[in-house]
Amino acid sequence: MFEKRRLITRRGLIRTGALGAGGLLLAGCDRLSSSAGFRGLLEGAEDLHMGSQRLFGGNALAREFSESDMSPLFRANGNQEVADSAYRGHLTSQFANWALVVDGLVARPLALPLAALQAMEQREQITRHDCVEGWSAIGKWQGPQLSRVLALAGVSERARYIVFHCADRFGSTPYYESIDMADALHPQTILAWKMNGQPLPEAHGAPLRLRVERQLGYKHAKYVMRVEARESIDGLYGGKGGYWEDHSDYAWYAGI
Ligand SMILES: Nc1nc2c(c(=O)[nH]1)N[C@H]1C(S)=C(S)[C@@H](COP(=O)(O)O)O[C@H]1N2
Ligand SMILES: [Mo]
Repeated sequence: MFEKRRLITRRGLIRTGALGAGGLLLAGCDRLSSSAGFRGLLEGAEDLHMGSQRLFGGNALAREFSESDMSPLFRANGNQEVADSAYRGHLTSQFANWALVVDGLVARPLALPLAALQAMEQREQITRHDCVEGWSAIGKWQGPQLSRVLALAGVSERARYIVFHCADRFGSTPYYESIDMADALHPQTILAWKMNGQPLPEAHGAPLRLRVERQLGYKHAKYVMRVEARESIDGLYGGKGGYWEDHSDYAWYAGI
């Protein structure tokens, strides 16, 4: 029932109790979590942790914070500009004629203008973003829940993955990400168009980016142009479900 997936996270490391020294954890948890030795050591425990989380706490919420916890500076990471000329045109016109495509295994493929996404019921959440490169920041995000967008399109029961196609590239390779239906339908999974009370700036993923709060930073796709429901991710780009998964061996399941 549960696929065997690697789970390598700071909280995973803490919960498995494999690290005794708190100082060690604080000093270099992200470096540790990417070391092959630790991965090998923790593999069994990680799978157990993954299974038990989805069995007993599948809908558990990520921690939410208050305004006073918000980071004064939220760093931008990965691509911070998009070269694509159609994107540049939309940026200039503040995405007035832009629409999000929702397609794949849906009864009603959609092209949702930004104004339509803004007119839907909104969720606002203050959460902590954890990047595997070793930084975190707390920010406020707002947008419709992905579950509502998928319901509007009539997502099929055959859909097992939701794929996010982005406007940016590394070299000639487009950025993309994918999540399973448990995360797609989770209440804190939103398509955010607002960050810290302002429309998303280009650096943070304008006009729309995914917030999937129980996952590490690289899953939070910026510059989302198209949401596609699929039965499988086989044959999609490198086949591992995301740009970093394909190119840097990052785990597809980056849950915390
Ligand atoms: N389209 C796209 N999404 C992306 C990236 C990217 O380069 N392109 N980088 C990822 C990584 S590694 C992180 S940590 C976050 C950074 O989000 P931020 O720039 O808003 O801090 O976006 C993620 N989503
Ligand atoms: Mo990241």
